[in-house]
Amino acid sequence: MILLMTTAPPSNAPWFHGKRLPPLGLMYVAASLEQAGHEVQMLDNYLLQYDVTIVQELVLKLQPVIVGITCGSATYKKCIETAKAVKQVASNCKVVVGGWHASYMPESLLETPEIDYAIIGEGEQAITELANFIERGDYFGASSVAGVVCRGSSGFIRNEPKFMDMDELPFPARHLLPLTQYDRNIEFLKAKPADIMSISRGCTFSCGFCETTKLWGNINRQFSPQRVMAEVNDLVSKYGTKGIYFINDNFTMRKSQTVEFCDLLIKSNLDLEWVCDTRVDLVNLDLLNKMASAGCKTIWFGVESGSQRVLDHVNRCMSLEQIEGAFKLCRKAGIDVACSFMLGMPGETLDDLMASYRFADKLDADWCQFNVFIAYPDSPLWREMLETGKFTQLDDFLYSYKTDEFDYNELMRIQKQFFKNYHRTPKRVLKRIRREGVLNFAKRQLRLTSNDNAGVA
Ligand code: B12
Repeated sequence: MILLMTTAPPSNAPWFHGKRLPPLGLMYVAASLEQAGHEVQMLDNYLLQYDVTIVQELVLKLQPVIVGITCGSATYKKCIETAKAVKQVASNCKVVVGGWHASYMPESLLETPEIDYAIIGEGEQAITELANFIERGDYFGASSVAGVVCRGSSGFIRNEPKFMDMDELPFPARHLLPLTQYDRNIEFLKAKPADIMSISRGCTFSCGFCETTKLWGNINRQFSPQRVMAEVNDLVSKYGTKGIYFINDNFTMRKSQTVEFCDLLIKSNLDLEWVCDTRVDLVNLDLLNKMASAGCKTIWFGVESGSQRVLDHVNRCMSLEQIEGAFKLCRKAGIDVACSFMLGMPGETLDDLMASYRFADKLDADWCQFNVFIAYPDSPLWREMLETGKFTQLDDFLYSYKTDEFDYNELMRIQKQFFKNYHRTPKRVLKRIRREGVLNFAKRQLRLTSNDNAGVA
């Protein structure tokens, strides 16, 4: 039996629980293990926030052969704490850690003796092969699986990851988690219940703040439009889904596939509403019109900065004019626009931050989020911060930018101010009340004032 889990959320500031979305990556891992014949159970402890003693009781009850844990850089401490707790009550059980931090800094996890294996990159095939070896007691075989990093007789053994043909992946094992416990609503969609889906992996761009190439490589792979449609049908028929948020960074990376998927959606008559994220240079009016007729209601663009100098510095490869152009095209196509800015990227000045606010105001998106930039390992901006020494260390591996003009606390203050100034103008308040209804609007305001630095989702 294999137990897969997320850890409880980090307790230290600036982290908070955030939006309740199911752990899609872990559900993919679970589905592949099930397909290979393993019995799997899941615990989303990021959601449930159980104390480690309850995790220990569960481990004692289930007696898993393997415990698999998702680890992000912000949940590193919790991951170590969980691994230790598991081994304390089940010393023979193998602890396998995967996810973002395991992909970027696997060795930092293996310094903890209670963690047996770290998995870099795509988890499905790696953990399935690893589990097959572990269940046969073949630890030599286990230490040579692609994507696995472990301790060897003379240091760490690191096997580079392999990538799968995406269409071979089974649908995420949504049946292993009670979807009713999650927020099945998305800010920019009226349709409820709404769920998340992922259709692609990897990015060909090299933005300075992003670290995903370490996870997925520099290539972009996608499910075929038919595979995406099959999962949409599965969601609708099994879970009554009416809205979908495609969480990938560049939904329209391959325009012809996006068009093909839209045609399939239109033909299906499912009448679904959906939201996606993409880059401003990956849309045109024909594509947007097609997406709108297939039910796309909102597109989220990462604008990041209103200063061209900063955009260039972080290798964004886009211009302010392109951004304005894409917003106009969305409006023409009848699609709402959401966007986000990052405050405090290396090289930014107070003037740049003000330029970002002015640009946000000019773009006048339907929803706009300002996030304080936190550098994640092992992104180019993370390395730049460490090299220049201009940082505040927030946690073991997380840093924010510091200059003579601002530090992390000042950035947090500016962020709250920007957020308030942007969203509380009478015109924008009225617009959102009209769209969301008074009750939803009031509820969201309450949540946002306590959770302003949403960061994701
Ligand atoms: C949806 C989402 C969420 C959801 C669901 C989180 C979850 N557990 O899946 C919610 C809102 C809850 C969330 C919360 C947080 N998130 Co989030 N989130 C995302 C988002 C948008 C998509 C993730 C996703 O589903 N990807 C698709 C799936 C298929 O990929 P995957 O999750 O990476 O999983 C694959 C591998 O990582 C690996 N894998 C993952 N887990 C495991 C476990 C084992 C045992 C194995 C073997 C393999 C394995 O195999 C999977 C399949 O191939 C990404 C950004 C992005 N566009 O990717 C950010 C992102 C992952 N989140 C991030 C952050 C920072 C957070 C929070 C810390 C935010 C906060 N302030 O609290 C928390 C931490 C959550 C946690 N449990 O650790 C960062 C992580 C960066 C880092 N270096 O750690 C990202 C990359 C965004 C960013 N750059 O800021 N998040």
